[in-house]
Amino acid sequence: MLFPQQELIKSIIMDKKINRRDFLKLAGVTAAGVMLPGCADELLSGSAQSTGGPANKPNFIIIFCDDLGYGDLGCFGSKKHRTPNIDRMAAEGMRFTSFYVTSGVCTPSRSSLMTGCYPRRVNMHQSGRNEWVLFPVAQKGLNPNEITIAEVLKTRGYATACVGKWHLGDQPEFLPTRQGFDYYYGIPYSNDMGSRQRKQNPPLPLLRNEKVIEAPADQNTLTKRYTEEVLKFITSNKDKPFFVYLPHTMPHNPVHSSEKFRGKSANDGYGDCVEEIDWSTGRILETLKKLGIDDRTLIVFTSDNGAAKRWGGSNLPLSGFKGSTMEGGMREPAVCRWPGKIPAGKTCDELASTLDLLPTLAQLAGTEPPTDRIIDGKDIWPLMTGKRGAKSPHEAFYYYFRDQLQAVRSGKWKLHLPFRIKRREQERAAPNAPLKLYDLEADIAETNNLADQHPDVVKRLLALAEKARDDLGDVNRKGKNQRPAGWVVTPKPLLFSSKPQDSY
Ligand SMILES: [Ca+2]
Repeated sequence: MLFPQQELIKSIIMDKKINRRDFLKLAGVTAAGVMLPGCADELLSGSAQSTGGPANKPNFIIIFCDDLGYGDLGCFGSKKHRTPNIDRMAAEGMRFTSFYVTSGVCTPSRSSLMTGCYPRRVNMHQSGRNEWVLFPVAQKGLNPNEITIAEVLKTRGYATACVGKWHLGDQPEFLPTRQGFDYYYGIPYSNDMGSRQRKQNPPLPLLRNEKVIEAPADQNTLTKRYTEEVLKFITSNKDKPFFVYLPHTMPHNPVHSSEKFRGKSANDGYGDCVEEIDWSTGRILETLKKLGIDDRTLIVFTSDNGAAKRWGGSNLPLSGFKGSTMEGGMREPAVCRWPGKIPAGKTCDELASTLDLLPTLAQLAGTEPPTDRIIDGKDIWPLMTGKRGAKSPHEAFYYYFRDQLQAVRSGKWKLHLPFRIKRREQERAAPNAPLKLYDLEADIAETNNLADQHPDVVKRLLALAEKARDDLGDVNRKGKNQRPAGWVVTPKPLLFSSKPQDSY
């Protein structure tokens, strides 16, 4: 139990502007006579109720695919892709079958994973030019004042690495190295945003920390190189608690894989990518075992949004694709594994989300999510451990596309809101989209509209939607509790250069 003053200091330290030295200074001045000796260190290293000393802090690995569909893994029903490593991970852990991202596209979805907040909360629901994601040389980025999972874990002494596609801002002030990651290796935005696809863009940059080390990035070897980077980081940090965030560039179009996998799957280049990601996951699992840290490492495997319409992925048995608020756009295959803690071979169908990873990991690391701001995610550890009778902590889940609230789920019910014009990206805007109510337990593919039979449910879900509009906003209506994104006035391209990184 912390005193109010201690709570205050604890929330201050969550602000990245305060480093340890500053904090100790602040703690000494502000809390003189309030804190007991040693309290400052206790606050830095976690509360007395935490799971123990540094040796007991678990490691965390989040593997986050790009555009991998609900039906693309063997353990989620794929007959086309061979994914024995991820399937084994599921057999040794838990599958989540109602696991959501907060957007059908990259940038907003990633902002939620990093902050535990809906995209509109942190103003990352669309680009500064109202596009569905950020494009190169963007003025906008995730606000450096937001507190990421990496920053929460840094307060508990974690070594942190981001290896892969970031997509939360390509200006130096928005890169992973400024958002709590000790190390970054990867591409700053999507692999179809280089000069090969769009002439006005810089060649697709590959970064180490804040420096472009290759452009255009050789995409064939990206998955392999990401894997090597992760294995190196895990091995050199095996004695510390670590957090690895591995947002793969694949199987986002254009699909690439290394020679060993190219042309080997039954589903063209897309399948090759998925099978290489499976290999990568297997290498990580094998390394954890070899290092003897398998039983103190939580791994979460999921995707940033559903498979796109024409690129070879599958969202079956769900309807809809990437960029939509149908289940296929936002419900993801998810597997969690931690031997000895998460029961083997179980499935959880309770509603959970990438929003929940920040609070869950914070709690497991012996701390808590930021208390000075609204965080939408909840601790889902009771679901992960299969606690008897554990229920989703969410009364409602909101499906936004860009700035528009399009659907709400509560329990088994999902309501698609009515629209005069419904925003859609991959297809033309839908005129006169009617209100529809689906029972997702009986009708996972959203085919049987039950709105007329359940007016009471419709009324309850409409009221929940109104709550979200008030809180987070909807189209041009501002929400009461939105926070600003980061912004730079004159963004510059990330270019390959032999000059030191501060030269641009
Ligand atoms: Ca994506």
